[in-house]
Amino acid sequence: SELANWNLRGVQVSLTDEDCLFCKIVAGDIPAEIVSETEHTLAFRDLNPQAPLHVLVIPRVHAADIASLAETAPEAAVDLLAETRRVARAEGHESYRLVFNTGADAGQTVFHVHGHVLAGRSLAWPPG
Ligand code: D5M
Repeated sequence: SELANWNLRGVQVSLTDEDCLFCKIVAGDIPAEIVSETEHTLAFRDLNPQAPLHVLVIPRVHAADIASLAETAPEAAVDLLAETRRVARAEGHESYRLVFNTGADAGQTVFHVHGHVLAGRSLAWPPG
């Protein structure tokens, strides 16, 4: 709809994308194991966990990646970044890894920005 999609200084802005899996989770149309919610974000457990703690933190608004979100909804980007530590601490982890796979060649498969919060095991560096 026109209300949900507009052009801001040449950048296409969409509140929701009807074909987006994570927009459907935000809308409650498909289930997820939600661990926290804020004004701008939702956090839920990854279906295919890669560590004892593996939560995805996403903005309610649709944006493909973290840089796009920073350009179109900076308050949501800041809220998302702050929420990652609350999610980790809530499960007893002071240390965690925050990963944004950005672009298909970097392993991104869902094009609604999500921060992977990983903790609870030793994590190799550099990542594979
Ligand atoms: O990460 C996409 C991540 O999203 C991947 O780790 C699986 C996860 N995923 C996919 N579908 C779901 C649902 N329905 N619930 C929870 N988690 C899900 P990427 O960085 O794009 O490769």
